[in-house]
Amino acid sequence: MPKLPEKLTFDRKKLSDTQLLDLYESLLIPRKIEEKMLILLRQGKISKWFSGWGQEAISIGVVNALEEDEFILPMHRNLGIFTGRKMPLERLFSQFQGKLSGFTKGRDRSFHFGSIAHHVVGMISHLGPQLAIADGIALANTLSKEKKVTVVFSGDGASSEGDFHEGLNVAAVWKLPVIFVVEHNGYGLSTPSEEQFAFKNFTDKGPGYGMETICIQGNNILEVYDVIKTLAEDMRENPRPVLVEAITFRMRGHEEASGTKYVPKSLMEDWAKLDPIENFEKYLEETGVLDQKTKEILSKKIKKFINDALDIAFAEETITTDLPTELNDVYAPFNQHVTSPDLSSLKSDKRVVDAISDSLRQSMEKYPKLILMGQDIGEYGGVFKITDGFKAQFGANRVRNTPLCESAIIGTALGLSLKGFKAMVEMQFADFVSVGFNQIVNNLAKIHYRWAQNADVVIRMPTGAGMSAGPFHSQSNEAWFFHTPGLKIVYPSNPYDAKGLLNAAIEDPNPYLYFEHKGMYRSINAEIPDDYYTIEIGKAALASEGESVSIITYGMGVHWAVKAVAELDISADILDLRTLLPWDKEAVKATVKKTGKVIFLQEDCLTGGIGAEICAWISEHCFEFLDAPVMREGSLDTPVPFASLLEKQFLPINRFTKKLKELAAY
Ligand SMILES: Cc1ncc(C[n+]2csc(CCOP(=O)(O)OP(=O)(O)O)c2C)c(N)n1
Repeated sequence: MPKLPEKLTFDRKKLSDTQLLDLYESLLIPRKIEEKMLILLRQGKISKWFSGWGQEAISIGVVNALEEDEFILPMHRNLGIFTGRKMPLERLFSQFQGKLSGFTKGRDRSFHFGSIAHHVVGMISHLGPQLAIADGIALANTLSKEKKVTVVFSGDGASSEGDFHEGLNVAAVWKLPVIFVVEHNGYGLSTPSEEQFAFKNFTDKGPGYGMETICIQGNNILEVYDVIKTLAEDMRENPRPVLVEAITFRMRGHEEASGTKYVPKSLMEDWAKLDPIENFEKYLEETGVLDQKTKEILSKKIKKFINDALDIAFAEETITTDLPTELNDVYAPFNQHVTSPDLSSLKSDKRVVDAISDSLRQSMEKYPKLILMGQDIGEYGGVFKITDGFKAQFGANRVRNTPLCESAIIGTALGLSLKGFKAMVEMQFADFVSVGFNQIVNNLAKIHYRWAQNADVVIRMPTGAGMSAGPFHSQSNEAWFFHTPGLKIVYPSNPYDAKGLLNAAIEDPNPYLYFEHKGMYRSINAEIPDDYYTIEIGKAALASEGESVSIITYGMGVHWAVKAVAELDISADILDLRTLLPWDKEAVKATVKKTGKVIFLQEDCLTGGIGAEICAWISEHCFEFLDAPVMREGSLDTPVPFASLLEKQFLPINRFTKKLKELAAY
């Protein structure tokens, strides 16, 4: 529990009376809104929210200390950031009520939204992922030579999350001008700080990151304002991150229904004496800045401001449903114009690794705002050497070695995207994406649907088994993402597609997972155009054509299928999906219709894989064309084993050939 200050001592420094009164008014607004909302809650007219009662001076001090175009990333108790940035109050109320003119068209609740116009990026419920987004915004500012600071909030509870550590560490290593404000209010939901972490104050923690750390009295509006303003002025000139610990207390429950029974009564009473508004008001009265008349005028003005906005929000009709709008808003609009290769252009023999490298190099030339990030991708060229020479060609700003923190780097990529950059993140191995999973499925995937922002990010995923690399360097994990609306997934099987699909993914402002099979990197080559070209997303291709069966597959499966077909000497369509999300229903239907017999082959474990979905769809939509049961083959439902013989047994190759034979003979 942070130490209780004895009293609040205000120092106006050089602030004029008008400035003091402006701060006072700004401070009153969130409190008055909450007072009103409490009444409405009791009347059953609004749903719950997360109160910042008692903590208002932090938001208000921060929002007033920054330039209007500097980004703030608030948490769930920072109503003052939203009011301080002058968001239309009626829209804020509509947001709370899930109405259309809120900021998320009724799709997300309370403070879970942002507004680029107001330079505010709202949170997702997971709290910690906010920090890395601030890193990305600050990185974008730094790269664009914009002298701006970014402020991001965290609670003391959320500071236990790995994302807190990763976010601070990246900012420290990259010297990003981010102010990390921790609202140290002594509790995370009902858990006291003592059960959350073993240090006393964040001033003990910050230095461990090599970061300047300041502790301030969060209930003192003038202290917050002055410290943040002074810091921001300095950080614009001398970019670096700073951790600010703001000591405060939350006077209401986690949310209204949870109450405050877990807080000792005496603690509540002690903190009540340090109320940020009452104390500031008293100071203003004592110094003659505020008189009774001005107080009444302000109170009336704010009351009217709130009631007028509430009237508008309540008058707005309940949201109506429109299915096409719901479905369309999952992805950022993108009309792909496919760039076909110039037939007369030169071709070169390229392996899959070269094709990927080619695509990245040409995309870097095409998009000056494309940033590459990944472990060891700088000087070292990445563990697979795909970015070899890139740092020398494009510079360390654009080809960035990252600390070992997948979550923060994916969050940073999203922050870059919010500022109009494109980002490519290389997973060293696809397996390690599990550490960045939350950012992908909850932040990147949902941001367009929630508040219409692009996540212009491609995550490259060196994937696949067959090299005796064991359970953590061999997994096929595309199905983890296939289930998540908002993502796109591509998986090339040859050098031509590897280049064209990566270029297409980088062009598209939506978030992509780009799977590249490590076993193909140096074993599969082809003559491909030297020029830049793209491939249509969502379009499968026939890797070979035949009459008697259809094999639907992707990635390494294509090569296994080609081999099996030759070995059995059967006539088969081999449909290479190329894009897994969205997958090509037309092409699937066409091949099933043509042969009447279909088998799906995947390298991934069988249960719940891509094949499960596509075979279910075939059973439902192509039933009348089928002359045999829809079949599937995949790897065993075990982790990927290390020893070569075990791995051979794990992979589907032999089982597939046997099944294909049965199907052909059916
Ligand atoms: C990853 C995650 N785990 C659990 C929760 C549930 N939860 C929401 S707020 C909260 C407490 C947060 O405490 P703190 O960061 O101190 O902020 P405070 O609410 O005190 O302002 C918890 C546990 C969550 N939102 N996200």
